[in-house]
Amino acid sequence: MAERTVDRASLEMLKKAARENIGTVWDRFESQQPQCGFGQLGVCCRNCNMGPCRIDPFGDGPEEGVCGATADTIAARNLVRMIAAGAAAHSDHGRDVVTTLLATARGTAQGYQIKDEAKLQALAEEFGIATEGRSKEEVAADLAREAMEEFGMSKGALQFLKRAPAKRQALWERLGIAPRGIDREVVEAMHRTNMGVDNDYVNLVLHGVRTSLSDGWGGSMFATEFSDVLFGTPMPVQGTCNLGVLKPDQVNVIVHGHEPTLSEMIVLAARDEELLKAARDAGAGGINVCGMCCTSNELLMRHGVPIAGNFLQQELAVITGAVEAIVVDVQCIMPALANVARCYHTRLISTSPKAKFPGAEHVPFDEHAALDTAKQIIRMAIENYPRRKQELVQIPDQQISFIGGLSVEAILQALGGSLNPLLDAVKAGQIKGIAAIVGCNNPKTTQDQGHLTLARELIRNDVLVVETGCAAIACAKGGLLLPEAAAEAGQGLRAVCELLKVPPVFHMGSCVDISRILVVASAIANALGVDISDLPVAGAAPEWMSEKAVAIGAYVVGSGIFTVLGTVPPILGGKGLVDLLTNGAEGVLGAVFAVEPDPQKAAALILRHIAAKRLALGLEA
Ligand code: SF4
Ligand code: MSK
Repeated sequence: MAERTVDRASLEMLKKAARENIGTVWDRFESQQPQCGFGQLGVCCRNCNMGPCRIDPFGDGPEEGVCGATADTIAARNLVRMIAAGAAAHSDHGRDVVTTLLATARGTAQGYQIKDEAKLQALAEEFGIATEGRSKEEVAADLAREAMEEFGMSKGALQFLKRAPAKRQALWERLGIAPRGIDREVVEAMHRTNMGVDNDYVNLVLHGVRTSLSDGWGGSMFATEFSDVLFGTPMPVQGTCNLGVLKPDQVNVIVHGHEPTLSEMIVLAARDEELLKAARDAGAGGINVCGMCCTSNELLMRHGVPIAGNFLQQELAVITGAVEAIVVDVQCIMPALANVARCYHTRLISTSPKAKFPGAEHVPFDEHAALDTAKQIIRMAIENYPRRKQELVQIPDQQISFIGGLSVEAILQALGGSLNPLLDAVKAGQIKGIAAIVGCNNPKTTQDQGHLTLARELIRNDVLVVETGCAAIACAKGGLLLPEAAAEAGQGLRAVCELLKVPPVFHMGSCVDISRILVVASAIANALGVDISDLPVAGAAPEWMSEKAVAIGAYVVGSGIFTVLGTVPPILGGKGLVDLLTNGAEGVLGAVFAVEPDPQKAAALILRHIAAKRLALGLEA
């Protein structure tokens, strides 16, 4: 069994949990051992009621399901369903932001306003919407309606695909995998994986890629761009991170999940004079809103709100005994939180009609009364402050500053308005390439170790690292998101970072903000007149766990970027499928997956890939 974590705050809370006899995700992971081998290999199927069926990986038992499905068919169908679920999650998040923009434009969304008019104008132009002489609300309403069309199938192909290099667009067309509508591809994925429909694993994977592209270049991109319009495009901001951001003498509210629509209002409500007075009347020194997982990334990027931790720290935050309320919306929220919260005074408050939790209090959130709802939630937290059991409070003395907010616009600004300085550094070999490290934590692997080891190894070898999600939080905790971390970088990268006063690892936002990375990759490819697959770039998800990460991996590879996974995906039972994804896809998509749990070896794979791409571009390896 791997060590649980390299994070000192988490270790301290795990000891407290053990003393107080509270089980956490790591204990439940141990109690699941050994995990089902058929499930791990991806060769169990319960897609119809002639099953469940399983294929014997050793060849001693059945080689096909009751219907005749082979290991490759079953593993591919399971994989495509994971992609569809992940794409659906990101895209439904995107849809919620689109509807909030529409309601804001119509004046029916309480508390919201259009913050980035320049981005609104730019998007309107991209979508062919007239702006001359029109109010920002009129333009935003038209833009939101156009975006809604993209979720269906009425337009033929997604607008944002046009942001990709021409060669990549042509490849998607040729392969028949240019997504037509976001929802359409998800629905078709569920249809194809139904019993007796698509049984050809190659054909299944192609549609899986199309579905994932509808996330990366569709749902996620809408979530990012429209959040920027509503809440502001992130610019460099200093944040603080880890459980030490919780305050012993304040009302601590943790917002956890993904969508910025609610959490933005919580931040606003926490600044309300009346509520601040109520907090003081309750004996607290103030109201301290902190984030967890991707909600924290959204709030950090735009407001510098402190980050309490990444995925595996959600229970540990409650175990500090100092959290009055943990407010959740959707995605990556462990149902176990309700049980842990019961051991303290913490109120678990669910807010989305899509995500209810037995044992939680439900305060329904809707954009039309957003600020009132947020104030109600803050009031609930304040009321709870006097119930805090001081004898159970232990906040780890661990917090660290870091720089976040590196949107594409912020990067361009740091570079003086054009990508040229970055391109010149890449051409000169000061920066050998760019690697995106993204994704979750997973108790299968030591928390944060994969992210930190891989990032350190890459920057040491002059690879600029860009990050989102829980990977970015891991590296923030590890001190890699500070300009001073350039001291750990190779000579070339270090010189560039020192010149621009930026860290060697860029925090680019939440999981949906991987779309920002696609935009940067496209801009670089366009500037060089090549496809994304020709660039010295790579992706990695060292500790991934979510189906969303499967969708991300598929659209990153589908966009032409070699990607290394650190935890093993449940596909190994389908030998043809594995060969397709790790080998055959190169000739089709110009990129493949690799699976490498050891982050040192993963770094070696990425460095080898970057060197090969540099050589092919005529650059010195
Ligand atoms: Fe078994 Fe085929 Fe039904 Fe799957 S679809 S459960 S393999 S009979
Ligand atoms: S929150 S998807 S655990 S990165 Fe986006 Fe973290 Fe993974 Fe959730």
